[in-house]
Amino acid sequence: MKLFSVKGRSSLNGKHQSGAERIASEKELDKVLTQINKKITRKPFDYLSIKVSIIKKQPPVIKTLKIVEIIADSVEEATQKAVELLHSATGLSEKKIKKLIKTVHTGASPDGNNMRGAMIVNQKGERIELDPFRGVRTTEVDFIDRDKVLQKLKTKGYTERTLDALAISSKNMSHPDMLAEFCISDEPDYLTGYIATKGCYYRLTPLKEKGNPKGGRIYFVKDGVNIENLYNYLEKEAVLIEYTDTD
Ligand code: PML
Ligand code: MG
Ligand code: MG
Repeated sequence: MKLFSVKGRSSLNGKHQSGAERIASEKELDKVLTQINKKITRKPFDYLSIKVSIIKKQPPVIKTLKIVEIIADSVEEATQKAVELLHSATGLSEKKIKKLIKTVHTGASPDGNNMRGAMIVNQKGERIELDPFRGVRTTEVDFIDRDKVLQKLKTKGYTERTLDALAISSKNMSHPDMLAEFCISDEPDYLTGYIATKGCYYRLTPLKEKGNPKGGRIYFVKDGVNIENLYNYLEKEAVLIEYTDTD
């Protein structure tokens, strides 16, 4: 089956406004182009691009992480839960994890802004992304039957952001050197974040204070990781996710 990678983005005065990325079969292509166009034209823009490229190698199909929902009374309580999950998945001390999380809350790029991609942290707690402004961006991933999966997640009270985040984290966790992931949105009013570990997507609310425009991701990796191989897998190799209802 012919598959295409479809990537759209819009900007205003050189500033990124919105983006959307999908993997589509030939049959779905028109529909997906319309969906992407709709999504990236919601905010004002003066530049818009949609790029379609064929995927040369048939992508592997991997299973989705299982969603575990955790509602906490406060950001402190949710963060403590996140720290414990990350500590047991990575072996890093709680102190180091807290410091890294704080970096995301205050802007992880060296200029104090959000990074465009994710931080990469090894088991010593060192940041090892090749470019600390850009980080690494997980892309080339989508659900099989995405529209159906979205409907299903919505009936459970989840959102399209959950869907995209679940796809990204499922791909991330399928890499043998990835141990865990931390994510909070850069959307000021989207307070649900998550921790991904091998097998599980812990959806934590509230993981940030309302109104904070800072957000981003931390990828926790094994010490011996081959960084070029990791970038290549996350940014270049297409992967399809199969959703199975687990609850
Ligand atoms: C969720 O709803 O499960 C969390 C989604 C995090 C979205 C991060 C983002 O804004 O990209
Ligand atoms: Mg986005
Ligand atoms: Mg965003």
